[in-house]
Amino acid sequence: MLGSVGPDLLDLEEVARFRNGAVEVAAGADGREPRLHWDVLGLWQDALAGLARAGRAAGTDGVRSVGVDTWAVDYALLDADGGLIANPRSYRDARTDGVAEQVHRRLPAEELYARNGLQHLPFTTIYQLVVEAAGPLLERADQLLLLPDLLGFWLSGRRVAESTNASTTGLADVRTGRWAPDLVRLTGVPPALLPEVVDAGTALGPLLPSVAEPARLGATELVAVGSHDTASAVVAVPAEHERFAYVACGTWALVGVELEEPVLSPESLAAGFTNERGVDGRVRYLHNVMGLWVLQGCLEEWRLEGDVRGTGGGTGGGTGGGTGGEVDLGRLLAAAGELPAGGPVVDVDDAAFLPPGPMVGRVQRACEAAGQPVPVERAAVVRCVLDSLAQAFARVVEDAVRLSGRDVDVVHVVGGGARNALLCRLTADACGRPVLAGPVEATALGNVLVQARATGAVAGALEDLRALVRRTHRLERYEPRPR
Ligand code: LRH
Repeated sequence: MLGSVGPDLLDLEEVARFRNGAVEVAAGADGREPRLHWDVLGLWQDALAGLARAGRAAGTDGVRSVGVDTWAVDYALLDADGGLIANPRSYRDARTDGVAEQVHRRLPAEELYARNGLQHLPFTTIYQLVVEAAGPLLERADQLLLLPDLLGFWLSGRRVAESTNASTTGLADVRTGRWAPDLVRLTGVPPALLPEVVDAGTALGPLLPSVAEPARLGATELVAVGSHDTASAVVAVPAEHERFAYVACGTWALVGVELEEPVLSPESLAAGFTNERGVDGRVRYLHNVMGLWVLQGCLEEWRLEGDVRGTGGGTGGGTGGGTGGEVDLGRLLAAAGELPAGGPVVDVDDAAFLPPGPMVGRVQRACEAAGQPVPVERAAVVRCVLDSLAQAFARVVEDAVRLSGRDVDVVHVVGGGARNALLCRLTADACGRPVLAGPVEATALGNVLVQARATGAVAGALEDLRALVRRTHRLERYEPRPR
């Protein structure tokens, strides 16, 4: 994404887009322990090609700065020469099954929550590292970098840990945002493996000539942004006042409010709320809802069956960027929208939905187990997933209000989900509050806004950055309908 930013300008040009998905390969002596890896070299190669296109699109203006964000929690290990030891594992890998429970036997969940402020997610880095420490790679490891920081290292030669993403690892102190060495030690990984933590907005120096020159970027520097994608998305929530909730909805849906201080009460732990660090030290008080992943899984299954064409993996409700033609996710969503309210809903938070693979059967089994009608037609499955998501969003918003004491007048839906009109309508109805949908590219906008502020193209607090998003982007409003 090539951004152009000034006091009255906030524009994104999509110069490249590429696929990303975890890759399963056989492992174990008999090949029966499949592993899920990220193809991080493939991503790097695609990112470099994207940078070259950005350089061409920017022309003689050049590209002032670059910022990297990705999903949270995953990491790579580097050896003493700074070389990548292995393809990073995906957090959806089954290796962390049951590990959190083991850790909590040594450090009770309540005590851990008081230190790192995180909800219980089985794949948080702290649990992944317990498994890593028992494996063969750690003894060769000299450094651990989170994924955006790994790409940042390859871009600039600088090794740091950006604090919004560090806050998702479970290894950082919720109050300071810095590493908590005792929590790192608990995993069996030496704290010395972790690089210095820096905050979003830190200029990290010029790109390596080997990167900048072929891409013809000009004098470009790397800026640490909210490198956790959700942190960047929350920067660009076009809120007008503090009484807002957000649903940052892509593969995951991150639902919550923004606070100045963490909430660490036992009720908050029980409700599964996390206190992740936001840009400018704000607290992203939120809960992970499974998100469009479940719908993506259904669509992929139908695509493999050969009948849904052209979805391009998009679940936002557009026709997608795929192979041309007759998707028709649009038609499927229209049919789902025609179905009456009050159909089956499932608990989308159930761990059964976490791994990749066929999803329709999982949705149907969850309905059956809950004693609900089982959706058979595709439109009914889609409607069930979207109703389930909307109801989960509403439950989380209510919990966030109750647990944080923050009133909420409006729910902002940002990310790909903002394009899905049916989901937004159902969310407004379920929340009993208006939904303001957009921007779709909130994460990229939050990323470039933080760069622009660091390089002096704009100034101000998050509220000023959000006002700029409001001035430059059209939002869709959905009023809740009476029940
Ligand atoms: C969304 C996200 C989310 C994390 C998950 C691993 O992309 O970063 O905030 O919990 O991925």
